Amino acid sequence: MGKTEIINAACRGCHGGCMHFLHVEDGKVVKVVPDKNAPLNRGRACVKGMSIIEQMYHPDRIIHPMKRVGEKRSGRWEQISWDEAYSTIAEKVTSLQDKYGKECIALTTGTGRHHLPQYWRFANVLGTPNATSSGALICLGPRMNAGMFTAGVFAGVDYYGDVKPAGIIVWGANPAISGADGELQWYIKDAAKNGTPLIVIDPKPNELTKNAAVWLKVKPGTDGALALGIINVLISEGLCDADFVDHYCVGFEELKERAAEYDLDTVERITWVPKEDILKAARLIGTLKPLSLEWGTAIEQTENSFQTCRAIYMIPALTGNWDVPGGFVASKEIAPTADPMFGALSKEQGDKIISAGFPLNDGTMSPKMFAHPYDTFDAMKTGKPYKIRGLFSHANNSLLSMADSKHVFECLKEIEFFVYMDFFMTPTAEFADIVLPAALWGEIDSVFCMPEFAEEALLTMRKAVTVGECKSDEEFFMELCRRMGLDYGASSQEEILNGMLEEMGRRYPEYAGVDFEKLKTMDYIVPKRRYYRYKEEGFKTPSGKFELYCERLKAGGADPVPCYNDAPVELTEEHPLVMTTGARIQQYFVSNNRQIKSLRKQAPFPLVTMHPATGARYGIKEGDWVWIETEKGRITQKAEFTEEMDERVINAQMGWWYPEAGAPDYGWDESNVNVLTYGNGRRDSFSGAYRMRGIACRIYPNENCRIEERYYNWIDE
Ligand SMILES: Nc1nc2c(c(=O)[nH]1)N[C@H]1C(S)=C(S)[C@@H](COP(=O)(O)OP(=O)(O)OC[C@H]3O[C@@H](n4cnc5c(=O)[nH]c(N)nc54)[C@H](O)[C@@H]3O)O[C@H]1N2
Ligand SMILES: Nc1nc2c(c(=O)[nH]1)N[C@H]1C(S)=C(S)[C@@H](COP(=O)(O)OP(=O)(O)OC[C@H]3O[C@@H](n4cnc5c(=O)[nH]c(N)nc54)[C@H](O)[C@@H]3O)O[C@H]1N2
Ligand code: SF4
Ligand SMILES: [Mo]
Repeated sequence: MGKTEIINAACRGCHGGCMHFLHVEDGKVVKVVPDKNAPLNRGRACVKGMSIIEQMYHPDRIIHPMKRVGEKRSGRWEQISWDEAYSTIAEKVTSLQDKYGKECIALTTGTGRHHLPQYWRFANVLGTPNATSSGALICLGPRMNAGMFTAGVFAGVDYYGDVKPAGIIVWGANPAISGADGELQWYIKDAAKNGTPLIVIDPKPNELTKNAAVWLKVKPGTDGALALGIINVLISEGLCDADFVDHYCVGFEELKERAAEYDLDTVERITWVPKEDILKAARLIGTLKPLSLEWGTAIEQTENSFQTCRAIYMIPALTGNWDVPGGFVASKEIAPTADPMFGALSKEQGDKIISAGFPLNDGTMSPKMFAHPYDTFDAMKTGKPYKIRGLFSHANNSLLSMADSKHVFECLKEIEFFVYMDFFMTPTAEFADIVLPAALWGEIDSVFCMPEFAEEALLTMRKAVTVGECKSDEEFFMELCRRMGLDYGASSQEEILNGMLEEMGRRYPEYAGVDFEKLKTMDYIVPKRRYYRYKEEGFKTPSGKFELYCERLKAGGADPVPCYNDAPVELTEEHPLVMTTGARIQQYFVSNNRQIKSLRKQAPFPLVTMHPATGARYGIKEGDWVWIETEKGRITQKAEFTEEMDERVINAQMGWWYPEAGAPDYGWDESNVNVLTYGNGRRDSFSGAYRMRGIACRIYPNENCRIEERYYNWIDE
């Protein structure tokens, strides 16, 4: 046995940020030990991070480039060299672009992975505006935009300073599992354990609702009305911070007038939350100081997405908790990310983005980021507004994570040339022409920094080992561009990382003079936090203030004051229940990890959660397999009962497929909740967001379900 080398690396088993020591012997990782001093985890780790060895050396991992040798979805693949992969792709993409225009190539990705900035750079350099994602428009974007339009910045919970939050609103988020879009799961758990009062707004019980001072079981999809109702109480009971409102806000009168439409009776009728509870929550919010906010993706996945986020974002500020120690603090203004080279895309090409009519997304009102996922896929099939002919997929099991999976299936059938990069084969991969092996964390050198983190730490992602011929997505983008004769703006990954660090050095003294070589020796840097920045610098908005009323929104055709468009789920005799989807699972990251045995053992089944009375009404016992049906189709999940849910609401888990079922289907349509969702139904007219929470459905027993006999025999082997 050789000598053991120990390498400290940032984990990306979720959005990431824990650091762990990887023990390497003879070129293989043999042990993983969480770093006790790392700023975001302090020695802690979850089961996903700890399964990295199992993931790296899993027998089903893709470790070589492959080309398909049979029909689409024939499951017949042949190993090829990277050289052949590059030349085939370069040739095919160039010929499609020459014939049909550069925009005929689309890109798709999943949630925020390490390669995201370079994913955009790749799209921009290729000359296509059509980079999309399963999370586009419904994950973080609406909250980011709410922050930008209101205060010119995103904000998060200040867990890290000497003063700790005295109360935390947890709205449409379950950070104790998800870690979600800002922080990891550790600090909220500490806060709950220490008895910090939590005001939780969630239709489903979880670890945080158990410890809540108040828990509002909101009807899915109606959070916007609840937020306005709470603002109304705060204003009418004099619970707003007069100094902050008078000196640092614009539009208080307009907000007051709008909120007045949301009296307690109206809000109770819309949201199903008893008015005494709304009152109690609002009074706590108005008196606990400092108070902060954890908010999640649940509030974004509706047609009221953007305005709901804006209303909720205002609550900690109105009550005097903006950028105070222990409060809702402004995060990094700009993350030190690789330059996405938006400038490489001409205006003419940019204007072709498939996101028609959504000003928040088509470049009219904010930087062009993502094309509309449903419409971009639709263009593969319908050719409207023009045909998408080629697709790059980097970290995206579209068939599982995009709304309306059957639609995605039909669109993927049409694509002429499809390059798919992942750790494992998936049902989406089976449509590809070329499949490429992606590097996991621990196999990549990079810099980690979440733009939205309240803690401004910068961490090192480090390459400890190489597995097979796996490469990072970033390396692929750079090399393919080189072979296509395109200017990628840098000739090595290290040059890009050093550029990021140089930019950080200009902004923070702590980073000055640090290049990637040096960062590797330091593992992480945590700059000193500054509070009350707005008092010296004002807000980075046109008025220089916190904009309760936003003139820019008005100019763009949106309501300048938060509003709620009450389009309730239409419950009918046929579809009498409200389904929400997606609540995160500790063992899985979206649709990932279903093939990792240690994790699957802990959470073997897709679960649909409901009140026992709901089950009884439809002939269902706990543990039964249940059909869940909407106008789109039906799927099956296993019943889990809790007395704590409203009898009219169920929650179905997302991301479920069965790797053990084998190619080409992998059971993609059996338990996949997106078979039931809509991508082109009601949409947020400003941002294009669509509804994944709050959908009318019905349930009934699946008496002849054989999934357990068919698929589960490998788990106890
Ligand atoms: N372990 C793990 N961590 C993850 C992920 C994962 O899959 N697994 N996914 C990552 C990704 S991509 C994201 S975006 C984040 C998401 O993480 P979060 O933002 O925390 O989102 P969810 O867990 O999907 O939903 C949060 C809560 O919203 C509740 N909810 C459902 N419908 C509604 C509603 O209409 N209103 C309100 N107020 N609440 C509702 C759910 O019951 C759930 O408890 O997590 C990230 N982290
Ligand atoms: N019904 C419903 N649908 C949802 C949601 C919901 O709450 N409800 N949530 C939505 C949200 S918030 C999001 S962000 C999306 C997430 O959707 P996605 O992030 O697309 O999630 P996955 O489908 O799991 O795609 C991840 C795939 O990428 C691979 N992968 C992981 N890391 C890398 C990498 O670094 N490189 C490469 N090449 N591959 C990698 C994994 O193995 C996996 O197969 O789903 C959305 N879909
Ligand atoms: S919470 Fe888990 S998956 Fe996420 S960074 Fe930490 S150990 Fe890794
Ligand atoms: Mo997400």
